[in-house]
Formats: sequence, structure tokens, C-alpha cells
Amino acid sequence: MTTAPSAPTPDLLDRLRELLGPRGVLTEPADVAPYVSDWTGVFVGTAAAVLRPADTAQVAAAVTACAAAGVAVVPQGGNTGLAGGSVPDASGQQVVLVLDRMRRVREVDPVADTITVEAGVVLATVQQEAAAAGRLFPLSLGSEGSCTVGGTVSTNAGGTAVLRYGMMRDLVLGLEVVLPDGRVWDGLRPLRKDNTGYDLKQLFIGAEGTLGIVTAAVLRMLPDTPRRATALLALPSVDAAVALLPVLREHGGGELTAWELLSRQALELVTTHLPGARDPFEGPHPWYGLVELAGSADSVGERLEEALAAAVEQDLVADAVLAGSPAQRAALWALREGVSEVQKSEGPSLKHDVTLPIATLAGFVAQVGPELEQVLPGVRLVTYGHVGDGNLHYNLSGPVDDPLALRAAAPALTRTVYDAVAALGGSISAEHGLGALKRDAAAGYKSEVEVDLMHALKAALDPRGLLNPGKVLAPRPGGGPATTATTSSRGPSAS
Ligand code: FAD
Ligand code: 2HG
Ligand code: ZN
Repeated sequence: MTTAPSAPTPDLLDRLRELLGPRGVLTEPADVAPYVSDWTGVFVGTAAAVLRPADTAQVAAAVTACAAAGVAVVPQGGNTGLAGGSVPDASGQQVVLVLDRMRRVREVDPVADTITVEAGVVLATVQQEAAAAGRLFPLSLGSEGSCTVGGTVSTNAGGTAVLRYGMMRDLVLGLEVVLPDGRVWDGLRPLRKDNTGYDLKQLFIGAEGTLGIVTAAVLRMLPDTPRRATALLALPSVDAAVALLPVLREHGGGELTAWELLSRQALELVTTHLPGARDPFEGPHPWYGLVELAGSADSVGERLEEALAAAVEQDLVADAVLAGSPAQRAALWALREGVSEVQKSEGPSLKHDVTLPIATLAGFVAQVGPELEQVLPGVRLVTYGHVGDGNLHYNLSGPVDDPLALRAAAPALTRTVYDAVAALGGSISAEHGLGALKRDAAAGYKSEVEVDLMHALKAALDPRGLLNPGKVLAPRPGGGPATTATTSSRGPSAS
């Protein structure tokens, strides 16, 4: 049986100050404030303290002290997560442990092709370090200037290059993790081959801080791809975007790196709200695709042109704009990557990060739009995503004349989307995780066996339910990890 977590006593806070030093423990409300609300603004909690350990030994010491006192710990990286996993609940009893003082690059090894970094290192720094060694670290997200290695490991982040390189899981060779009881698991091995029983690192990748605190990682580096060919395509339909994938593969081969989708509605939001953004086409089109080939030779440009010629011949593309310079490439990418930020300017939004078998994508879009219109007339579909992976960000904004109506309709809208996803054999969380946002919904769409296995893992690693309680796993009547007061939010998911 688990017992409810306790609030930290003044003695515990004094002990933590001794362990972490004066910079390592924040308790003043103004200092704590940035760590208790998430990027979307949906999840706002309160924390008894924010802990900022400077190294793995300090993480272990802090977690040991909190565990002894029965205090719950919420791990946090760059706080860019989109599922409310990184912020505390509303009880005021939890402490946030943030890795922002652990930003050392421990080793870059060009022979083993690995980079070993602490969990607080920002993703863009890993990319820059790899580039400085003439290599590539391919994980790429719109939030790469602030999200951290610990956060991207813990959410198993995806992004725009998954088509070619896979998710974060595919790039991790080893991890160092502080367990919920404070012990350190040193799995920081650079080995490509290691069949010595269970692959323990996989437990912590995508666990969203519920099984351990990642303190360092050994990551794979890959051959650099300095030549890039990028184009924005105007498309007649989602069907065309799906049909284009094999065409792009045939011509792009292993150099096809990104195949992204954007609806007209999404593009218009970006051109309206993002300074300097403009629609490069003369007239409107229902859909847009952003394709990128990357390699070491200039021939990537020729391959892209061949692919586009084939696409035009098959009537899959209405128009195309090729980037002729790095600045033009950046401008095209801004149209795709800007959507997340600009949707905030249109009132609350409701996020659905779904993945579907790719053959069902067009049918899903055709079916669900009209169903949502029935639920909330005038609801705006801000659809975009990583079409090459079958991953749509099927996000919604409220009607233009009543954007706040989204909040009351949110549960019915989300249910409509998720039921359709489930019926088509998809997943309700492609890349952002469950956190607090999708915890309950996910339990409803998973089999009893899956939910049982997840609870069994949680109970084995964190029997007292002290690490990020209330995230990922729904509480179980009569047992399972304890959950505490829910983080306050203005609705199930409308921000
Ligand atoms: P946080 O938000 O701080 O935490 C995320 C989760 O991981 C929480 O549950 C937290 O408790 C846990 N955690 C954090 N650090 C640790 C640690 N050291 N040990 C254990 N647990 C930890 N995501 C994608 O997958 N693909 C995208 O394309 C993408 N684009 C984005 C674009 C924008 C503009 C934004 C704002 C977000 C985007 N995201 C995307 C979501 C987000 O950036 C990722 O989820 C990222 O992996 C979170 O990293 P973070 O360091 O900010 O983690
Ligand atoms: C993206 O692909 C991100 O742009 C963010 O995953 C999606 O904000 C979102 O819903
Ligand atoms: Zn995404």
C-alpha cells in the first residue's frame, strides 16, 4: 500500500539547503513561479520548493532526503512539455527538481560517434557540439532552444526528422538515472551491443519522470548532412500528401529527412501572427507539404527536383517553392514550426497529438472534421504535423466569434477525436506523452493487460509513488501509486 506524500518540513528544507547550497533551494514565491506552470498555461500548480542540484550526487542526496521524508518530487527540464508532466499539482506539498544547473558536456567521442551530456543540457547545444565535431545529432524540435536532454529522453521526443532517424529512443545508447529511493543506476555505457538481460534504459525513456530522474545520457552522433534541399509544396488533399511519401522515398532514398503537413488554416495563422511570415504562393491551397532531403553532396537538390517532377506528373502537387538559400529554407520552416506558438494568439486551443496508420490519415481527416462541426459549430481545425510518420497535431481553436466556447466543448471534442483514432488503430499520444493531460484518457483506450503492466512497473520502481505522482498513470481504486491533488487547469485540455 502506498501512503499519501507529505509536505516538506522546515527541517527537511534546511537539510536540502545544506545538501544543495543556497542556490540549490528556492522557496520564495517569485523564484518558484516560473517552475509551476507549463508552456501551454493549462497546468498551474504550486510547489513547496524548487530544488536545483548541481550534479548527480546532489540529485541522489536530495531524492534520498525527500524519500525518507515521504515528499513527492516532480522532475523538470526545460518545461516545454505539452502534456503537463513537468509541473507540480495544486497541493503545495510537492517539490520540483529542475536540472538546469546540470549542463556539462562530459565527452564528445568522434571515434565511438557518441556524445555524453548531463540531463540539463539544451537540445540545441547537443546539435552544436556534434556539428563542431563534424557530426550530426539529428533530433530536431521547434522547442530545441529550450528543451533539455533529460526532458527529450523522458518524453521520447520525436520532431521533424523521425522519418529518417527515429525518435529520441533510437538515439540513446546509455543513461545515468537516480532512482526514486535515491540510488544511482549507472547505465552510462556507449555500447552499441549489450544483450545482458533486460534493457533497463528503455524503462526510463518515455517514462515522463515517473520511474527515475535522468541525470546524464550517452547519445549517438551520425554523419553530418551539410547539403539540404527544401521545398514547400501546395497540395490538393491529405490523400496527395500520403501518396507523395513513396514518390519522395523513391527519389530521395535515404536522404529523405522530413515530410511535414500544414493545413491552409494553420498557414493562415502563421502568416497572420508571425512577424515576417508570408505565404509564398499566389493563391490559397487546402494543404501544404514541407519536404527536406539532406546529405553530403549537392545532388540532394537534383533528387528533390526529380521527385517534384514525378509528383507533378502524377497530379499530386499543385505548385512548389524551392528554398534557394539558407534564409529561404528558414522562412519555409518557420511557416511549419511557427504554428504551435501562433495558435496561442487565437484564444484557447485544444491539442490532439495523434498518430494513425498512414493509409487511414485522409479518411480520418474527412470523417472527423464534420463530426467536430456537429459538436461545436464554427470550431477551427488547425491541422499540421509529421505526415511522414502518420502523426497529426489535430489541434482546435474555438469559433472566430466565440473562441472561449472551446472550453466547455473540450471534453466532447476530444472524445470525438480519440474515439476515431482508436477505431482506426492509432494512438492518442504520438510524441508528447501523457503527463497529466492525457493520463485518464489513455487508461480508457489501453487494454487491461497494458495498464496492469504499467502499474506493475511503477510499483516495482517507485512503490511509494513519490516520483511525479499523478502523471502518466491514472490512480487505481483500492491500490496503485498514490495520486495527489490534481494540478489546477481551466479545462481538460483547452489552454
Ligand atoms: P519538460 O517539459 O521539463 O518535462 C517533460 C517531462 O519529462 C515531464 O514529465 C518531466 O517530469 C520529465 N522530465 C524532464 N526532465 C527529466 C529528467 N531529467 N528526468 C526524468 N524526467 C524528466 N515534442 C516532440 O516530441 N516533437 C516536437 O516536434 C515538439 N515540438 C515542440 C514545439 C514547441 C514550440 C514546444 C513548446 C514543444 C514541443 N514539443 C515537441 C514538446 C517538448 O518540447 C518535448 O516534450 C520535450 O521533450 C520536453 O523537454 P523539456 O526539457 O522541456 O522537458
Ligand atoms: C510540432 O510538431 C510540435 O510543432 C508542437 O510537436 C505541436 O503544439 C503542438 O501541438
Ligand atoms: Zn510535433
